[in-house]
Amino acid sequence: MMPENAQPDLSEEQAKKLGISLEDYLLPTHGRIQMISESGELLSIEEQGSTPGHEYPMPTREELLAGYRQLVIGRRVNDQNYALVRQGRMAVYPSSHGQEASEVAAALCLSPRDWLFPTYRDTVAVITRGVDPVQVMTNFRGDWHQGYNPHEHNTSIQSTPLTTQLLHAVGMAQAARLKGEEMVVLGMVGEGGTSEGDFHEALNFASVFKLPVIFFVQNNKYAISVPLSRQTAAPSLAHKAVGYGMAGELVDGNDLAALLAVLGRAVKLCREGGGPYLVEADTYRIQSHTNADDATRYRHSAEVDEWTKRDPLHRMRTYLQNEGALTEELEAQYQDDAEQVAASLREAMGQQPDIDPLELFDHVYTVQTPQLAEQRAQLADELARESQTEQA
Ligand SMILES: Cc1ncc(C[n+]2csc(CCOP(=O)(O)OP(=O)(O)O)c2C)c(N)n1
Ligand SMILES: [Mg+2]
Repeated sequence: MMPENAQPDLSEEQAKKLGISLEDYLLPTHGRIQMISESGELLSIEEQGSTPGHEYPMPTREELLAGYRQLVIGRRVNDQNYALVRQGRMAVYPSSHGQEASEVAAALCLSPRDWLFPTYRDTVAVITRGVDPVQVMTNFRGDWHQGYNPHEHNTSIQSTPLTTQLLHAVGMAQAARLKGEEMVVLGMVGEGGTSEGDFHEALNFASVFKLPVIFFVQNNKYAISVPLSRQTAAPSLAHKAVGYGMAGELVDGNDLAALLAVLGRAVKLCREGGGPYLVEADTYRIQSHTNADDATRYRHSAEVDEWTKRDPLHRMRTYLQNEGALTEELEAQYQDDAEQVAASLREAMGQQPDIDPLELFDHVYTVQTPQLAEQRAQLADELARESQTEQA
């Protein structure tokens, strides 16, 4: 007899339907899924890396155009924020320059009722979900306020403690099932984050309980200065899925078309009860980890140059132009939209927020501890003396 809350194993059914073994269904395709070449040409089916059970339809022109617009905005946001940090107007910004296709696809594959669990690097994904960029950046200015309300956009806060967000994502999916709510949850993580214990716990729990969670690993090759070769000995991070009884796929993380196709299918399978799912995006962090890091200390510029040639924006732009889908007017309009977002960021981050430091103590405990009360009094005293000195 099946235990009361056991879910049927749809992976076995899928494999049988396709006439392939369960292992072939769960393991990533040979190589990786890529649809548009680095120079912007549509690849033939054979070149796309598709094998039985790993075949993906090309996204529509409208989907690609909408995605490309977000790429243009995402790149502008990355570069504007990078500049604002250098001008001292923001405390820190982990840029996803070069990873924008993965960022945009992670948000566009979901519907509004689904939930996204991003990391500190995933600002562009959060903005693509519809969150106001100014609200997002409030967090990085160093105010204690988070900036946006996660419940308004079904988008969690950007997690800085590595991989904790995957446990939250799994918890959200389990809670939704218990409450009878239908949703798919997508949790983002870096390749470095896959070495955390939380990664194992999240994947194992999600797979045992067959939860509709997509684990989206952006393999950008570095965890600050630690290269991929020091992070894992696995053939790919997508291979990790099979050990949990979960399907995994490896996709070109700079190819928006392939990302939308692979993530789109993962979402569909999760909705039908065939989750969870692991997707690894093969991409690269073009800039430093943050402004506090000097990437020239641990990698060669030739490597960066190689990856710059695989830029996700140029590739999609060339493809859409050759298809006749992206006209000069549309391109100008998207650039204009991006400039407006950048201007709003400059304007908002240029203002000094009026923050009461004592508010810090108001939201820690319902009943303040004696230690906190003492610290609060100490700070109040310091602030009072400071304002007396200013007046004198
Ligand atoms: C639990 C925990 N340990 C260590 C850190 C410090 N830390 C911040 S980012 C980072 C590297 C993470 O690399 P990766 O997961 O590949 O993500 P990426 O920054 O490349 O997007 C580390 C070690 C942290 N934030 N949280
Ligand atoms: Mg990384």
